[in-house]
Amino acid sequence: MAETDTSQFYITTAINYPNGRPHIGHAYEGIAADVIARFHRLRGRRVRFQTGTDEHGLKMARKAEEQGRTPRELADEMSSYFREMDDKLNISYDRFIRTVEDDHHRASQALWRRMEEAGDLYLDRYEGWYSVRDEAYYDESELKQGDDGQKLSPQDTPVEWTVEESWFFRLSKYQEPLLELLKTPGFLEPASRRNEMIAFVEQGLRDLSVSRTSFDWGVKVPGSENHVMYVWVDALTNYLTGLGFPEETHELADFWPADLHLIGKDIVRFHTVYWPAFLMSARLPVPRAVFGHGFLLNRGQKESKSLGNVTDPVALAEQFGVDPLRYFLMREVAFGKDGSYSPEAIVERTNGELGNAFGNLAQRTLGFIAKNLDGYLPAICGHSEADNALFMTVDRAVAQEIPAAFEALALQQGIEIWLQAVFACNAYIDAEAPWALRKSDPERMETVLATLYICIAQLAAAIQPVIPESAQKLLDMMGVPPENRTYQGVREHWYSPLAESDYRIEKPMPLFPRLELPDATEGTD
Ligand code: ME8
Repeated sequence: MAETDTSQFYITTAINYPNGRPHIGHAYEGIAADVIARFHRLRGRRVRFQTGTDEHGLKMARKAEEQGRTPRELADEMSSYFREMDDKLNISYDRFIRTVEDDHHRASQALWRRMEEAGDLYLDRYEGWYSVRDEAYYDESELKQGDDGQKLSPQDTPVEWTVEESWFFRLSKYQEPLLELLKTPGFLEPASRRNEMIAFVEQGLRDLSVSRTSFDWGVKVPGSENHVMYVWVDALTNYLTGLGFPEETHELADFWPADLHLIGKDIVRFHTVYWPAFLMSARLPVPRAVFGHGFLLNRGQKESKSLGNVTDPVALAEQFGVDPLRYFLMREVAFGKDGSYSPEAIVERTNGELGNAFGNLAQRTLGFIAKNLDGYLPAICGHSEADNALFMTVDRAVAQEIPAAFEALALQQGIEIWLQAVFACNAYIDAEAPWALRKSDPERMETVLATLYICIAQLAAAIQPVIPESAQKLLDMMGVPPENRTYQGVREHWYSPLAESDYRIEKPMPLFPRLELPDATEGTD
């Protein structure tokens, strides 16, 4: 785990429907992808990270019509909120793609032609159920009956009967290779989603309707100008567009196939059945891995306009801070499972773990050095068993356990290991009580402070993917050289040269100001 990995890593999020403003689920996915992207950069990998908005389709067209404006006007406005959210949340994307962009239309048409050349597209008539909310076709056998007798999709969205001329993709032809792919270890995680998809493919695949003629808000089908592509065909192609496809660019050669498509559990079918089938047809490699994360619920409930519990993630970040929100979302929920959030829980985690455990540790140590050593870094004079034990605990966490957990996408577990190492530092500072050594044994006091200083820097470096701004602020305050701020670099001998230089730390600023709920009664209703 410790060695530096210099290979490429291409990670994508789903592209979001901008038919409304972003919600907490969008923020959750963007943050998780960002943590993973930052982690791989810290490991030394060349990372490419793409996110964006999915702007075509009937859902967008209808929403715009409801509002009496064009789909493009709606898309322009709403897409900008998604981008603002990403920027606010410190999401370090390399490209924010919009599917209305010209290069994306070109890429989608090129992919279409390749599927056509493979003999996998034919014209027929579609007659069946469609859910506009999911932008998905469903088989009669998949539908459920709603309370009022209305037919509902497996995601509980209304379906409508659709009859129109349509291009079809020969999905059935790919049943066997898809089964083989789904059974490939590591392709689809978590395992529960894999079993669900295998069952879906095993029950037999029907050819997929891939164009629409009843509206024109989409990418035109080459040679069939009265058809627009089914929105998922163009949406999925975004992952190639961003690398310059169909041009044979360096990016395409270096970054395709994608290392990880990070998506929510509701769209696993599109990414692990339809998308690989399109790619196989176009004779392109399939993605290496797809991870279907869980859903985030507001106090255990799905957010919806009718319940009046829709939360604006940007407002949450403004209220509690970007890093506390990022930390909370990654810390609270086992990645892959559904989870719940509430303002109380954000406040409790932030105050308890970031504030009291980590922030105070840094504050006490740096504050003590600033005050009692005039800001000059303490010298190390031999090590006690307790010092060595702490070094080992922190080093094991930073060099091995945290990277191993993040690599495996066990993000919550990685943070938990980090927190345990923070607790170990707190136990050490209490046991060694440097303030009591000031008069009795100043040399030992310096060694204790230096031990803490090194451990805190290691822990700050290790948690950068999750709380980038605060971690960097702390590393800045501590004077850790930029080249030493990686999992590997922070273990190198940067401390002694810094302590021997004229470097002085200033009185530290609090990293995580204590949060209060704005109103004690808020949220209890
Ligand atoms: O599905 N918690 O877009 P979208 C966590 N445009 N994640 C959630 C969530 C929640 N409550 N609600 C949604 C689309 N998501 C398509 C994707 S990709 C080629 C096209 C996740 O705006 C959802 O699972 O409905 C998806 O991964 C992402 O947010 C965008 O959802």
